Amino acid sequence: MKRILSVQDISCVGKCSLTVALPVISAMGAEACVIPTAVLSCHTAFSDFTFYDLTSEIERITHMLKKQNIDFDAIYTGYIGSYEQIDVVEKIFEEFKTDKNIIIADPAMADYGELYKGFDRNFAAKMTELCSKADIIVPNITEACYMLDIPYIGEKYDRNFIRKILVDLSMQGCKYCVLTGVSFEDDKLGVMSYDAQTKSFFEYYSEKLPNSFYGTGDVFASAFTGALMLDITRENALKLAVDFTVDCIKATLKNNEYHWYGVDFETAIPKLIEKIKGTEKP
Ligand code: PXL
Repeated sequence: MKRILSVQDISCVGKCSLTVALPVISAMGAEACVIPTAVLSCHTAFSDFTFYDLTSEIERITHMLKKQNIDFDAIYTGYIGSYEQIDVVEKIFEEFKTDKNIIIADPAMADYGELYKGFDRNFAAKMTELCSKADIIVPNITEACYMLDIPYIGEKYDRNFIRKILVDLSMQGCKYCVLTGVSFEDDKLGVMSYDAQTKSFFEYYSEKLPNSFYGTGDVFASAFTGALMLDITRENALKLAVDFTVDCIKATLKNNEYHWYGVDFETAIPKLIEKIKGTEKP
């Protein structure tokens, strides 16, 4: 069984980061291991929340896992609690990166043109440095603009602009860049990726639904990481993750009592498992 190490916070309530990564990765048939970066009462879009930093514990955990000779097929990072913590996460890369495994970094730090509470441009620059050391990155457009230090361009962009963002991101060091939340048509939303090794772009779009929800970036990144552990191409893994994210939003909209803070990924998991079965070689 493939083993994934997910490094991000645990928000007790909020359907994001580890409370998404753990169930989604497990449902996809991979072993989900974690190094929590912080414990929050709820994610930072809530009006108030507690935040307990785990930086010193991360180093102890990393050291112990290394001592126990544990290795991982993928390291998947998300929300990191502070500037200082990014150096510690970089050490996790150094300790656990091998020729065979992959590092997927989601620079979970911004959306809708703004950084999350508590982050500033220095943090964004440091996160950019971390992403340059990953094999695959999955920023949304806001995060990509911060990473490239260019103004947020809202929803007015064309294909050439998105392609340039991807190429510029790849020049920072990561060789497979995925931009999420890309939309050129009113009713379509999806991803574009750039493979710097083959200099090729890939695009995949699904339905654009009227509402947007917190946590969809984490749903997408978790499903994409899980899919990368299956015997399928990166492009098919992207399709699977986009479709799952849309299914999660649809499931949420079907629920009259849905929560504003996250999507109902739980009810979309059976469909995801069905799709995975369809990808398995007989
Ligand atoms: O979904 C990204 C995320 C993860 N973790 C925390 C967050 C957010 C987004 O707001 O606040 C703590």
